[in-house]
Order: sequence, then C-alpha cells, then structure tokens
Amino acid sequence: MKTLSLAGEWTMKRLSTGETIPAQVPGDTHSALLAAGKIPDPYWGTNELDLQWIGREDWLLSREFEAGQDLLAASSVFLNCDQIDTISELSINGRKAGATSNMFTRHRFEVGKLLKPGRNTIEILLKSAEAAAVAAAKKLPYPIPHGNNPVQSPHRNLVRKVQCHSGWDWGPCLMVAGVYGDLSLRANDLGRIEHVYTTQKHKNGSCSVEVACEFECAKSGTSTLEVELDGVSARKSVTLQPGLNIVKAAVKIDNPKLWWPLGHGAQPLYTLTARLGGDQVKKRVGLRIMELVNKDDKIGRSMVFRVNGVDIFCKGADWIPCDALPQRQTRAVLDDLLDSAAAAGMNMLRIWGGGQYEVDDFYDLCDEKGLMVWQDFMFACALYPATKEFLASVKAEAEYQVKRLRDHACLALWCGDNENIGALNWFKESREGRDRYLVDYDRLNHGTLGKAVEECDPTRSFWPSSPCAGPNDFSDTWHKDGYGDMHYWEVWHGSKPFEDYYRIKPRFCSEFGFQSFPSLETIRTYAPESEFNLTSTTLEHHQRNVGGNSRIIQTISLYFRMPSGLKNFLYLSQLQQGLALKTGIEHWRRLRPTCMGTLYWQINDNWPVCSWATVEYGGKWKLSHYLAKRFYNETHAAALPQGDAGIDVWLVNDAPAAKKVRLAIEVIDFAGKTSFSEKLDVDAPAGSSTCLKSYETAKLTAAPTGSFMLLTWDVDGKTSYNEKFFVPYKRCALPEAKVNFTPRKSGDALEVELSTDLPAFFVSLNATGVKGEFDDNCLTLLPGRPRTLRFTPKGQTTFETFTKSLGVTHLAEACQ
Ligand code: BMA
Repeated sequence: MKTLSLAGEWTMKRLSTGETIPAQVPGDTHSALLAAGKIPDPYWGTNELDLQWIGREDWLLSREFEAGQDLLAASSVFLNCDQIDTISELSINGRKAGATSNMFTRHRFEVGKLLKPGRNTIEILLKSAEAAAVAAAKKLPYPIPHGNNPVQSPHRNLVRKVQCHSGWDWGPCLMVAGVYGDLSLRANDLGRIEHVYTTQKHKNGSCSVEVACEFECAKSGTSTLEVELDGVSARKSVTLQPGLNIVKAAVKIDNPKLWWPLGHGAQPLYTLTARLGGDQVKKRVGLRIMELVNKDDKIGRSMVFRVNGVDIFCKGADWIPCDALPQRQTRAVLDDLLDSAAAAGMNMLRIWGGGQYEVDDFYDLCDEKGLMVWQDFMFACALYPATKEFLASVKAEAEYQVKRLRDHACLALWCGDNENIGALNWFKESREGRDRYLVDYDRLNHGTLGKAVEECDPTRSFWPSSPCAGPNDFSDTWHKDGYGDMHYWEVWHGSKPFEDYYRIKPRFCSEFGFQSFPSLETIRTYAPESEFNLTSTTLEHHQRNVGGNSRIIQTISLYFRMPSGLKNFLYLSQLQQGLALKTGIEHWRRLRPTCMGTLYWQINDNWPVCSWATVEYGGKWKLSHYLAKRFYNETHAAALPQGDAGIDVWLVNDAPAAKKVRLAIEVIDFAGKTSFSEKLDVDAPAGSSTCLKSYETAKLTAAPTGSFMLLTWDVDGKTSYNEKFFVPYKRCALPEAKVNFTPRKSGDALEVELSTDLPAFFVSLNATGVKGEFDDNCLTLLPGRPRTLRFTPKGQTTFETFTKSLGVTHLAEACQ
C-alpha cells in the first residue's frame, strides 16, 4: 500500500466573499479563522454570539499535491477520509470525487481516474450543516423535535453531526466544520483491508482468537492472510474476488494473561498484526470475557458488568468531547483527562450520545489504563427521523463504528442513545402522537443500531437507551429502582436536597450530578476582572443551564453560611458539588450488589464554563474531583444517616481480594478534643459492603453543633479519612482555625505540610497558574495531626514558582 498524506496546510476560502486564509488538515473552520486573526477567541466573554455566522457559511478547502508514478500506475487509488464534518463535496482536478453527509462514517472514494501526472488540485467544499438541517426540516412530512438550549443551532437532529456542536446545557454553539483524522491517497494493486476484528473464545485456560479480515478487492487474485498475535501466527492462502471478501484465520494463546478493569488486575495487551494482499493492520488486543448480566432477581433485574467472571462495581463518570474546537482535541489532552479519571479511582466512562465516537487514541488509552467504556451511539435528547435515507446513513455509521471499535478490551457496552425514550414524553408532538414517534424510534434504535451490533459485534450487549429498562421496554424508567439504568436528576434539575438520593436504590446510576464554577484562574480565561461577579453578563453567559447559578446559590443557603466575595463563592460551589456527589455515591456504593454502578455527570468540559464537570476545561481538578478520588476509594468507610436520629458506619470493599482494615471512629469537638473513640479490626471480604456499627446520634455526642465524626482507616499501609457532621454546616459555629502551610522539596517531589491550631474543614490548597495536582486536598485538618500533601506538576516548574503560587482556604474562613 502506498500512501500520500494530504495532512498539512490547505487554503480555506469563504465562498460568500472569496476571502482566503490558511487552514490545517486535520482541523476545523473556527480554529483556522482564529489562527488567521479573523475572529476573536470564541471562548472569551460573549464572543460566541457574534460567531454564529461561521456555521451558516460554506467553506472551500483546497491544496495541490504531486502524483507520482507509484500512485498513477496502481490498479486502485482511493481517497481515505477518516472523518469529514459534515456535509461536503470533494473534487480532484475539478471533477467530482465524492460527497459526504455523515461525519461518523469513514469514506473511501476511488479516485484513480481523476489523477494526472504531476500537479493535482484537491478541493473539499464544506457546506453549512445548519443550512442542510434547516432544508431537511422543510422536507419532513411531520416535525421531528429536539431539546433546546440557550444558544442553539436549529434541527441538529436532522444531520449526522456531533449533536452538541449545536449548543448544550453546558456547551457553546459552535457549528464547526472540517476534516479530522487521516486524509490521504492510498494506492494498492490487489485491494485494501477495510476492517480487522477478532472474536475470543476462552476455554480451559486457553483463548482461541479468530481474526476476520474484510478485504476490498480491486480485481481477483490470490494472496495469503498472515496473522500474528504476540508471536503466535497463522497463515491462510486465499483466492480473492472483486468486491468485499471476508477472510478468517485463528490463533490460540495458552494461559492468556487476562485484561482487567482498573483495580481488578493488570491490563496486558497483545499485539495483533494482520497482513493480506499488500496491506496490513496492527492493533493491540486485550483478552478477557466481558458480559452484561441482566437477569431477573428478587428485586427486579440486575445490571452488572462481569469481567472474567468477576462482578465489577462500575465507578466513573460521563464523558463529553474534550473541546468544542476539534483541532484542539489532541492525544495529550485525552491522556491527561483519562489519567484524571484513573487517579480518582474510576474504572468506567460513559461516552455520552450527544458527543462523538471518540478517536482511536481514546480507546487505546482506556485499554492501557483499565477504563471500561460504555459507548452510546450518537443520538441524544431528541426524536430522530426514520426516513429511508436517514436510516441508511445511520446503518453505515453504526456498522463502521462497531467494526472500528469492537476489538478494544475496554469496550463494555453498546447503548443506543442518550435519553431518547424519555424524550418521547418531552414534546407535544410525540405526547400526542406517540405511536408514530415510537415506531420511528424503534426502527432507528432496535431496527438499525441494535441490528448493527447483533451482526457486527455479537460478543457484546446492546442496551437500547440510557436510561432504559432494557430491550423491548419503552416505559419511562428514569426513577424505577428495580431494573435498568437510571438518570437521577431530582437533585439538581428537580431542586431536591442532597438527602433525596437516600430514597433511591438504583441498579445502576448512569447519570446524576451537581454544578459548580471553575476556578478563578479558568474564569480569567473568559472574563475580564470587571465581570468578576456571579450575575455579570459574562458569568451568566458561561452558564448554559437556565437557572443554574441561582440553584447553586440556593443550595448553598440550605447547607452553608453565605460566603463572602467571588473567590470564596467559587471554593464553596466546588465543595458543595463534591458533597452532593459524595452523598449519592456513598449511599449507592453501600447498596452493592443491588446497585453495581455509579457514573456521575460529567467528568470534563468542552470550554471554560460553570457546569457539572469535576475537571475544568484545561485539565485542572475542581475540589469535587479531589472528593471523587476519596469517595471512589477502593476500600471505603462512610458514616451515613439512619433515619433522623442514627448513624450507620459502612465499609465497602470493591477490591478483588479480602482486606484487613483497621478503622478508628472518633467524635471530635471543635476545640480538637476527642470525646468518643472506638477502634475496629475488620476483615472486609472481596466485593463486599457491610454495616459495621449503628449509633444513636444523641449517645455519640451531646454537642451535635460543636463536634463531628471522623473515620480513619488503614488498608495495605494506606491511611484514608472521611468525616461526617451531625447537623448542616451552617448550624455549626466553626472554629476560626489558623491553617499554616509549609512548602518543601523532597527529592523531585513538591510537598506542602499543612497544620492548624483548631479543627479546620475542607482545607484546600491551590497552586494558581501551576499545572498539576495534589495527592489529596479539601480535607479535614486537626491540631496535632499535620498532613503532608504531595504535588505532581504537569510540565516544568520551579520550587520558587510553586511556592509563590500557593494559597489555602477552609470552610470557616470562606464563610465567616
Ligand atoms: C443529562 C445529559 C445531558 C445534560 C445533562 C445535564 O441527562 O444527558 O443531556 O447535559 O443531563 O442537564
């Protein structure tokens, strides 16, 4: 296979004016305009509003290339387009090479006849997706509605484009267009490999791996399929016919080293090479058995991911595209965010249906890090058409994506969409004419997506929608405890207090969340200091959930004394978010095995904004992410309310092995004096949840407004902490503690020792402007019990810079 990459600098012309600027391929329109100085930063202030015109224009990308004899003499030359966003017409030397209308499908166009010796010109006309959507809406026999957000491009559900490009309740409306991934000319004589995928069969300590190679032949011929999996190889001679051939060979691995989700074992990956007819594909495969156990039980129906026979409690979050400007979605950014997921103890991410099937790097990194992927198909919060053309386009998309991704060890589940069953109840049209819309839904969902999974990846389950009750059940199960996955939004969208989580016993909670503001340093990237106010135009513009800021303030008033000034407010909003998530997650973790998963909404942002993310745009951890690292702790102790007057102490062990746990339960007053103390030595079985102790609050403390409970436990030499207040924080006269911090260099590491004269709560260090994370933060600090935190910088910094960047605050100080 000869390849001529077409990546690099192209020319981009605005068709309506004729103006040209340079543009990158791979890359997007908005990034090109920004780099050329033609538009201001779309993330700054309210600039987004002035940039809506870009998505309404047509853009012409062009460049020249040299075609050598190697290309011209080949029997097949094709243009490989990994991803074109979205509506496009391609031509070479002025003659049509192809057209696209679905950005989730790879396109390969035969172009040999269009090439000439020497200089050639290629053009890609990127047509306005918004205009195409509006035109498509006019042709519909009946309306197909979608959810609306504050800044919204219309009819996004009618084009196969990243749905959140059109705006979301956390994301800007930037209708980018562009070419992503590989764009190249490739020449071959016999043909090309379209897909390689494997099927594993585990039996008696060995694993046979069948390798299927889909080969598109330009002409008939003979060749040999050569397969190699970590030194074990197989060969098969084949006669190939013009068109698509599927050739298979099998290899056997004895005593396979099994792949495990993070926290359950290692992530060995075997290198697979498949060669056929002069083309080859290399990938890494993890050997494991992945099942979704969805069986009737006493409660209803289970929802358990079982890997290699072990039931896994899934801990994680929902994932959205990491940047609204696709050109900025680099492997380094993904790697950093996925590291943040793993560092917080997550083992699963759900790729949400309003975003995108991620790039190969994403799944490669998840394979390596042991992060399972719940993969939605890209449909969200809307009704969708079921016209012949639309379904044909979705069929091609689904088959392509399933074949592309099915070999990833991390891939745990295919799910039809996000909230589309629920959406049947959101719109007047579908409430009044449910039959019609439900039939459309089923044609797309089960009839197209489910079928693609059945045919192209029978090794995995297809889950129709998130949330849903399971196959063939179109009831609204958002709040059903007995079965299905659940999106629980009464806390936040329903304005219920955190304690509302305690009423819910989900089998698997795949969405729930609470918003917070990003840090001041991130706000500085979109607002001038004159706008540093919660209700300023800019801060309100960077909040896309109507009423979101008010809800944050209102909730603060439920639990806390009011903070003074913006900085303290930001701190408190992040702490509050962490505590909301903690309330739900500690409760649901203790319910295992009834509940076997919590994925909170959402881990990341796609621009700097006030949202449900626990990691800010740019990668900085909010305080809530530090709390996540603690409440997702593998062996976790938590004090949870028992009715109005009691407290239960629970111990959850998600580890695959039993753990010896030494636990101290203390009640400490605000002067730092311990008034109650009990020590327990516990054997926590693998995959267990146990209520260790029940207390009557009145017997634990005579001063519930002047003391708190501290749990301290040691497992495998690691000490962990958790605290519980007896009354809302606002009822407590928190001591005016003086917290000291002393930065230190210890070898290559940067450390900070924290100490205090009186108990201090949610003590938080911030290293403004220095990228990196502390190993713990937002913690309880007691007199006589100093803590040393370790800071791991990302990139270069000096001890002096780090020292100067440091600041500290805690609850009493923020809400004086
Ligand atoms: C959900 C998601 C998103 C949304 C989030 C917050 O249920 O699926 O559509 O951004 O809630 O409202």
